[in-house]
Amino acid sequence: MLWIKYYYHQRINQTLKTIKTMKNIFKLTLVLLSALVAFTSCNNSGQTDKKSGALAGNVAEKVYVAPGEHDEFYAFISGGFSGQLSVYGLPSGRLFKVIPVFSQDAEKAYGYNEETKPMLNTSHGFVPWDDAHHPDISQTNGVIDGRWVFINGNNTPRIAKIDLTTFETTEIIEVPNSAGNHSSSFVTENTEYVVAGTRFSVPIPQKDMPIKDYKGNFKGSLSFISVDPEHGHMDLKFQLIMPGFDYDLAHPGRGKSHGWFFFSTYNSEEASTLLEVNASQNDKDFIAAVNWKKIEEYVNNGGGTKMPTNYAHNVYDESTHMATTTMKKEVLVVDPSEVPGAVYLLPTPKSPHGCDVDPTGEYIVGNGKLSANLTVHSFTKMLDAIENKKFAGDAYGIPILNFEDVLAGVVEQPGLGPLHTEFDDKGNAYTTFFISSEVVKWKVGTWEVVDRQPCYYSVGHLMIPGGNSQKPWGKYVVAMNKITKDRYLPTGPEVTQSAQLYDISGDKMELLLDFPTIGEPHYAAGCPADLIKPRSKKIFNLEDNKHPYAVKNEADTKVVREGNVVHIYMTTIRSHFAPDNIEGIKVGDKVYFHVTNLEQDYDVPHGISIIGANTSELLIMPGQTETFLWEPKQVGVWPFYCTDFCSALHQEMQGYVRVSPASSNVELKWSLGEDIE
Ligand code: RUQ
Ligand code: CUA
Repeated sequence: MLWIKYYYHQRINQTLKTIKTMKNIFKLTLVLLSALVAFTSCNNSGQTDKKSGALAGNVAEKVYVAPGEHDEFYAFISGGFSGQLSVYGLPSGRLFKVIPVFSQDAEKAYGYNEETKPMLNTSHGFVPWDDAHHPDISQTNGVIDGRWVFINGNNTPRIAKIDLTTFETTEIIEVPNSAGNHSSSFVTENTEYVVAGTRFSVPIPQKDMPIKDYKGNFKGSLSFISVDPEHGHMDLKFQLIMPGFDYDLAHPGRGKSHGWFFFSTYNSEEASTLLEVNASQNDKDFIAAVNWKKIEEYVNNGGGTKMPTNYAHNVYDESTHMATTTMKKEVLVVDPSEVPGAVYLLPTPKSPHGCDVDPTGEYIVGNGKLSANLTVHSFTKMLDAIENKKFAGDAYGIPILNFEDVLAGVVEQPGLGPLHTEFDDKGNAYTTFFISSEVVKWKVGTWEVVDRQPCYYSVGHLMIPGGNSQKPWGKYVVAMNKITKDRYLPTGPEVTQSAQLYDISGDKMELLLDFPTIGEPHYAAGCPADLIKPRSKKIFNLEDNKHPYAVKNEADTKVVREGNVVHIYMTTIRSHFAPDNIEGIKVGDKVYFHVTNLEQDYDVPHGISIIGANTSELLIMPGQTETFLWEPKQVGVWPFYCTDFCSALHQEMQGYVRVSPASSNVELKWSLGEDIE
């Protein structure tokens, strides 16, 4: 009996053990499965990639730029919801400057000082924020020339131009009849135009109407903004009024397709609600091919209709160091049906996002977000189909071509959720996949996938210097990621977004570097540093300063009262302000500090601010004049000081303003180096 008892005891133990083991196996399977799921969704812990934490020594060398050495490339990375544009060096990933564009920036006084406030004027008033997505550098003959970089403001539609001699925003043009200015700001091969397409279709002109009447009544506008070849001055030349789709992204034709522009569309269903379902009904949306040369000719011969509208054009003048706003009242609109042969629709599966053109101009890639395959259209086949009038129908009078007639090839099942494609100089294309979180390299022409590398995590755009041109510099690709999770030290719930640098000079891509970005990096533009560096300005010539409140020597500094408005004509030089003692200011005055930096040496800015100023400091470059407004609220003697550590005697760079009661009759006086009596 005892024996039997023992036997059963053993059996039970065994069974329990087996169950335990099975449980463990089950647990392990679960763990493995969830790890796999987590990995494929790529939002998991960076710890899965410990290998890349131990990069080989030669990888570190590839991104190491020794102290005092310069990077080989500039990269201009959009700031997304920061509204700004940041300037990085490649391969180091070092951040050099955040250029304020659509958002106020207290660091540089942009949008706070009197000179740059007009840059943010719109038909909706002063709008000190935007969502900046797609920078593009100017081109000559299809090659990047490094003169200007353009970037779009999505939310309150605007296009900005940044001068790459000063790295300052010098022009912003509002885009009327547009909403969610997303298929922007891409330039044609000679920067003839910077192009801006609407994401959201709207009533054109805007009016009060029921949203349910969207279909057929809302329209999308594609704007062609001409760029003066000498000065870069922008002018809204014409707007093409298109069917009420969403125009997502765009790229110019080049080489053989010069004169054309391609726009991806989604929501060809023309839904106005629950787009995640309703705009995914059609198996194919379109890439719109626009022959802008033809429309330009039509417009130059008096074609198009002038439509009353209202939009701001803000220009910063480098000689006056001031921006001015002009409200424009008219725009030239063109209905595509007026210009036969100018616009065609290329069926493209399925809700395409990116619309990318290879360096030869032959291939147009539609990155169908919801499509299993990547569709590539042929420009030559498109022309043939047009020539032979092989149309599959039309949308609001715009001919639709047959999918098969324009198809160049298909990259079969390269990944999940394709967003954007760039090209190198060796006939390869690189596509980002948001869902499967990777960059996939494939061969243009054979459509075979040749390499893939994971991104950490959920990559959006990618950038090869010169990628949007006939001449890419295919040494590096930068992937810009939406999610970083634990790639960096944690910073509370909000963590940085990130860029990753890959070496693409060999057959296989190699991850070299992670670096954090400002705001959300969407697109970027890059080029060899040599195209920009030699032309970078060092100072502003004081003699050429035409600011109405500039003073060019200390003898001319003064304080002028006009009612309750006081203008201080001030100068700064190492290491004092002139004047530095001011009396006779009263509570309730509006005091304008117009400060000219007399320095004529490279890298000697001065700053200034005063207690209670509710704008920002000024940061004034050599030879420049800037102005801030101070409205003293309290009686007292209030100090101001230089905010930029400019010399060994920087801490001595200070002054006082005496503020008396509103009713006082303290005389207006100013001085430097003497006691006021
Ligand atoms: S869009 S990924 Cu403007 Cu693709 Cu950001
Ligand atoms: Cu000037 Cu510090």
